[in-house]
Amino acid sequence: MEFSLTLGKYILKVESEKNTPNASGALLTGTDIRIQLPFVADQFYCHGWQSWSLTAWLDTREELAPSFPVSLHASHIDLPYAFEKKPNGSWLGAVNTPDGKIILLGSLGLESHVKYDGDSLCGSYEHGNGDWFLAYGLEQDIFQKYAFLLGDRFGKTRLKDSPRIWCSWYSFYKEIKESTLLRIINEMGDLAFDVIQVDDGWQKKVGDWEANEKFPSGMQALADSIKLTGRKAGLWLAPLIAVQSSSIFQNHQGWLLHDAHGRLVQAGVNWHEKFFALDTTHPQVLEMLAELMQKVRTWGYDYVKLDFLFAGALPGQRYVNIPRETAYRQGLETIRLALGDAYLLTCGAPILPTLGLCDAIRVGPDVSDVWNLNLESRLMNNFAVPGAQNAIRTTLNRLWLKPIVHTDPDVVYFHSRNISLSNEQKQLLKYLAYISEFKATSDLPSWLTASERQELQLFLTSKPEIKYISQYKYQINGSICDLSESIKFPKSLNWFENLIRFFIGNLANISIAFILFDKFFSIERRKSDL
Ligand code: 9PG
Repeated sequence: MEFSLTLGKYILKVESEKNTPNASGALLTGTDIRIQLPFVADQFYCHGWQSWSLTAWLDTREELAPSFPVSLHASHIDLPYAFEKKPNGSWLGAVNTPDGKIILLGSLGLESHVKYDGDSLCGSYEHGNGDWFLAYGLEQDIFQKYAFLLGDRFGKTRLKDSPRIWCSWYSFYKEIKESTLLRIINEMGDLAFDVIQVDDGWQKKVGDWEANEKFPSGMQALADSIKLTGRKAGLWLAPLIAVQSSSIFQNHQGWLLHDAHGRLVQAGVNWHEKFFALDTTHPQVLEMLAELMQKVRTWGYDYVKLDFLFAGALPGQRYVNIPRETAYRQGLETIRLALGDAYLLTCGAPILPTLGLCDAIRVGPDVSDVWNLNLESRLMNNFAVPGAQNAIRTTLNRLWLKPIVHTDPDVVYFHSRNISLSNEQKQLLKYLAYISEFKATSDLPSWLTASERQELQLFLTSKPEIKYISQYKYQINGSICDLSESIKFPKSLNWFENLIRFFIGNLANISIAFILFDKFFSIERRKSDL
């Protein structure tokens, strides 16, 4: 049915199945709904599907170009919309209005998408119908209202404060080993970390969650050593994927997600091989997940970072035929239950289906000690790849989630050893952590000068007063912090660079070429001399 809705001075033509107007807009129901606007908007808020996916206000006059390489699409964006040319986003979308406000259309259910087609906001559910929140007002107010509605539907985080974390990833990458970690634990002294979190590199294989030969005393002994310092032990796992050489892949292909032709659904390329998605509707997968989480708790880990979770929500044929994000959410429910009261940080996670089942969500791509990796990001039109600027951009645009979940912006750097970030850029990451109210670093205490160590301790112990001023502008303890410059996009490519994009992008689609590139040029590789 069609009706007219007056929002401020704008009269909108709304097509939906049901509608209930309210003070700021309306609650709507429908599978495909359309909101015709009386003006042409020049900006669209594009919300990325999972933690790493680009989230930003984009110029509506420019057609969207696909990101490269296509072989990373499954790991970075929502596959069904990878080649969409019109501005669009997962679950929600917004446009700016000529009077400096916004109109937001946000779904209150899963498997939904919003597109701007030039004169209308179009919302669609992949299956059945569902509810929508339509509202007009100041960006900050409207997103807060939407966040509260999502909190009511999906649940909110149980804890007020987030823990302060030392995480092994951004110093050692996969090169961690027991002896080095034990040394670092000893060097921590009085640094005010609540958690020491062991990241990727401890496991036999992604999919085989046992300690590898670099951890000869086992994971329980390591947790014990961490806990002796009065801190919580944290562990990284990617429980919804398995690499080709893992025993899950070798022995339990029935646990993996297949497509309509019975072929395995590839979730990405990493760890120098292809990796695949687990089917979270398979009863044996659910059993395995619960046992795995209980094992990690028994080892003594009370903080868990679960990564690459998007794989559970990829399109495919499942053991039980239910919609993909619903299937993922059910798997996450099993995980949450088995984890008991452990702190759960989710990463690479589809945002809406994860709400209410975790304590924190990573809300941007990985930072790195490089501001912008030109080859991977600008040339490939890929803003989900690691880089401080990419992380700042997407995180800032997701901070409206803060009232309902801890928002993890990734780590801050304090050291000045072998790092290409300027002091100003490091400062921006620090501001981002303050604003996000989530603090983490991977710096080794031994890398820090006395004053850097002091700066880190001050960062960990201080609770500055944060005030939102305007879009990307905050007041931190009285001083103005303007992040608007840092979220800008790099300039577009010239014809020659476009040619290189085409050539490298297509080459990287060939898995073996990508694996070789990753092996020799990835940031991890560049940093493995640490
Ligand atoms: C461990 C890391 C760290 C990091 C996570 C995640 O292939 N990819 O697209 C890709 C994206 C992100 C990524 C790794 C690979 O990083 O965000 O903090 O835990 O995994 O492997």
